[in-house]
Amino acid sequence: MQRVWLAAALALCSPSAALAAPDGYFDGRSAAEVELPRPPATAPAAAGLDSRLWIVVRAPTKQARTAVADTGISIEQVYGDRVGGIGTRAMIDRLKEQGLAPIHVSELDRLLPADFPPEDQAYHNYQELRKELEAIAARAPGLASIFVIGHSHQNREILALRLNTDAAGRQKSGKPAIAFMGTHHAREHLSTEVPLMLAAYLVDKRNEPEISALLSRRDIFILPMINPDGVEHDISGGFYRMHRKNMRENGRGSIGVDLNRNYGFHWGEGGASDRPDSDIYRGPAPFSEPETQAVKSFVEERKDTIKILLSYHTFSELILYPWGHSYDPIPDAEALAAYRAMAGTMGRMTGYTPQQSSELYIASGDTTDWAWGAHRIFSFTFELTPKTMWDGGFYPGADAINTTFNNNIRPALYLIELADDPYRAARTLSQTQLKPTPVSGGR
Ligand code: 0X9
Ligand code: ZN
Repeated sequence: MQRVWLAAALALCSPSAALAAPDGYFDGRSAAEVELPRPPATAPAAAGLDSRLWIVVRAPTKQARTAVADTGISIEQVYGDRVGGIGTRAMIDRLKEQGLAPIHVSELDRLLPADFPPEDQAYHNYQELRKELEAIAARAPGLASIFVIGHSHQNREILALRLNTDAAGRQKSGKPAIAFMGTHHAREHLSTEVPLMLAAYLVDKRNEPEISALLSRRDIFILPMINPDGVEHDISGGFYRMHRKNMRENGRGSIGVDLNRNYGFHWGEGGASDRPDSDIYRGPAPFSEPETQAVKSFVEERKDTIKILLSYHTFSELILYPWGHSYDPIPDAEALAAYRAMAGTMGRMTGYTPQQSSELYIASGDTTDWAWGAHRIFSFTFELTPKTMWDGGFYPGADAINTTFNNNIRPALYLIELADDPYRAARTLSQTQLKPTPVSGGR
C-alpha cells in the first residue's frame, strides 16, 4: 500500500516523473499496438465521463508542455518528446488553435477498469455498496430499509440505510434519531467502510439483548457514501487518483467542489477557496451541489428527531467538534460541556485525539458546523485511521478496514445510546455499558 500511496503522491507532485498508469499503457502507441486492459464485463459505465480522453501530443520543450497544460489537459506522463494527459474534446480544440495536433486520442474510461486495485478489493465501489446495503436490509426486513436521499451530479443515487423497528424508508417516527455519514471526500474510502460495517454489525447482532434494546429505542440512519461520483472517479483506472471533491465540471478543465466546504453556515469564510481548481473549492454558492442539497433535505426533514450526526473522514485519528469556521468555542456552555464530554469519552475509547475542529485548522462550510449552527444537532467529524501519511494516508490498505471498524464500534454505540439526550454526556461521564464484540474476517 505504501507503494501505491507513494506512486499517487509522485503522480500528483511531479507528473513528469511518474507514470500514472502501469508501465506500457498509453504511452502514445495506438490501442492496437499495446495490450490495453479491458473493463470487467460487469463494470458500471462511468456516467458522464465519456468525454474524458487520454491525449498524447508532441511537446518536446517545457514551453510546449506548458502550452499543453494551459489548455486544461492534466499532463500525467512525459515520454521522450511527447506528453500524455487527460482532457476533453474542447481541450483538443484549444491545442489545435495553438498548432499542436494530438498524436493519439482514446476514451480513457472505456479503456481502464473502474475498480479498486486488486490488493484493495475488500473496499466497496458504488455498485458493491448498493448490493451490500441491499443484502444487509434483506437480512432484517422488520428493522432495516433503504431509501434515496438525492442524486449526485452524475445522477447516482445517494443511499441511506435506516434501522427502525417501527418505521421503514421515509415513514415518520418519533424516536430519537442519529445519522452516520461517510465519504464526503472521494479518496477517503475507509470512511465508507466504517459506517457500512456498522450497519451490518447492528443488523447481525439485532437479537443480542443489548443491541436489541438499543435498536428498539432509536432511529438510526447510515449514509455511507455521500460522494459516489468522486469515489468512482478516484478508483477509475485501477489506480488511485487522490481525488477529493465531487464531479461538478467547473469549466477550463477543472473538476469538483469540496463538499465539506459547501454547507451553508458561514459559507465562504476562512479555509475555503473561491478558486475552482483548488481542492478546497467552496463551490459557486452555499449548497450549490446536489450532494450537499441531498444531505440538507435529509437532515431538515428529520430535524426534530436527529440529535446527533457523525461524519466519517480520514485520516489523522481525531475527533472534531464545532466550531471549525472560528477559533471561538461554541457560545452555549452547557452544549460545549456535552461536546467535550462526548469527544473526551470517545477519545478514550479509540485512542483518537478529541479537539475543536478549528484546532486542526479553520475551515468554513463543513457538515458539522452547519448541522450544529443551523439545527443544534450535536455533530462530530471523525478523522479515522491512520495517523499519518506515512502509515498509508488515504490508502491504508485492506487490513485497515476491520481494525478501524473494531476501534470505532464503541463510540458509535455510545452515540446511539446518547441520542435521546446528548446533554446527558456531561452529567454522567461514565462510559457506555455496551460491550461490543469485535468482528473478524470480512470480504
Ligand atoms: O478539511 C476537511 O474537510 C476535514 N479534513 S480532511 O482531511 N478529511 O479533508 C476536516 C474538517 C474539520 N473541520 C474544520 N477544521 N473546520
Ligand atoms: Zn475528508
